[in-house]
Amino acid sequence: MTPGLRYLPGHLALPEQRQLVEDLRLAVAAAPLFTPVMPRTGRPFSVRMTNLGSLGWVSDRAGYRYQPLHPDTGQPWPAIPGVLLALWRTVSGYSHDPEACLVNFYSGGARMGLHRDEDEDDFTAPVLSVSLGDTAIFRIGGPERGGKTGTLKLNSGDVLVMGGPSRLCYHGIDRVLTGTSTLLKDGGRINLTLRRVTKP
Ligand code: MD3
Ligand code: FE
Repeated sequence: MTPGLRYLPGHLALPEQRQLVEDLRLAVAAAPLFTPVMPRTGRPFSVRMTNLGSLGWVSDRAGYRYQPLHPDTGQPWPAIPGVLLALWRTVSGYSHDPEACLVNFYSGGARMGLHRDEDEDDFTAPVLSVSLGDTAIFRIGGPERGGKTGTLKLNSGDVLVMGGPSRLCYHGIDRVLTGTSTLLKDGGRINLTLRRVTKP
């Protein structure tokens, strides 16, 4: 019960999920997954990442930021696939297209600690998340660290829309349940988050 959070279980049908995986294989060939590290400490994330769109989110010793180029190849990020733009236009309720699609890849023991997404200039747009592959245990709390939290299982094809007050809630991934999906040949989980970064 988080105001502004919409959970659309199984919103993406299997053919669309398969199309997305094919699009992502091409995108990752051009914009390889990288291992972000924490600002200052340089401690690596257990999740690997890449981005699609005009801006991509990166984290390195210098900090968190959005930038137009891949940190390793120096090339622009690949385009956001049509399936995702169509999804945004259908469910976001926001009249401008997203600028960033962060791609998070979780293998076996990967997780994501509780955090808020606050590196964007526009918090009026929702963040839209698509889960592909193995099921994850998603945790969501309130706007303050240390508040009450709850969990939700995210299965392949599930869509979450974080709008309104939920946009600035703490959230993370406790763990991924290995072997719960056959969508990805080598297992694991992909999460795609569509974001508006700048004010239109
Ligand atoms: C609630 N990703 O990329 S998706 C992230 O599954 C991120 O990889 C997780 O947190 C993942 O920043 C969770 C669901 C999600 C995404 C963004 C949110 C929930 C959110 C932004 C605000 C509130
Ligand atoms: Fe997040």
